[in-house]
Amino acid sequence: MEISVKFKKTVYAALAVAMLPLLVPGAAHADSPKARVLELRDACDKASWDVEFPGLCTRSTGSVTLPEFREELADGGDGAWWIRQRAIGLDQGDAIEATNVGGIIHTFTEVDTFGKGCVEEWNKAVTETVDNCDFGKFLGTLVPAGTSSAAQHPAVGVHKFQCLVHPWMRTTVTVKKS
Ligand SMILES: [Cu+2]
Repeated sequence: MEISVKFKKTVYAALAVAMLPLLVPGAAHADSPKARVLELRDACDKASWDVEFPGLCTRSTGSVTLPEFREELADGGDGAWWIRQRAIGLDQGDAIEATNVGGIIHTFTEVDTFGKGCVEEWNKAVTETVDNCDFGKFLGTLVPAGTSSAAQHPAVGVHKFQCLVHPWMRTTVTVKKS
């Protein structure tokens, strides 16, 4: 009997500790670093993309056909290809990662200045002359559809990230001193 009471007390105590953060939001993590997830999005229509680039659109996440996508290059690139957080503010120590919720491969690449990426035809969408295509960086920052980049902790300051496949996919991350 005594063992059973002790056991119950232990279980209740463990539950209380486990639930504390739920009962008092933020109490357990008041000043601890946050992890922020940036979403890389697109709306590729697999059937039409497969005609020219078999397998590139690994899953349909929208209805933008390849011809429709091409038409938007003259207008700065298709708006359905974007980073959902166009700008984000972080505190020192916070982590960010990029997750590809689209159907096509993207990169999440830090650059000094926004500019061109590594796909010549898609570069028509941007006007900058700066060329950010660095093949090592490209390979090192690829985020295939359905995957996430490794978490990183940007230093205090302003950081620019863009996709080196679709160079109009951009975000600015501002980290302030905590
Ligand atoms: Cu992209």
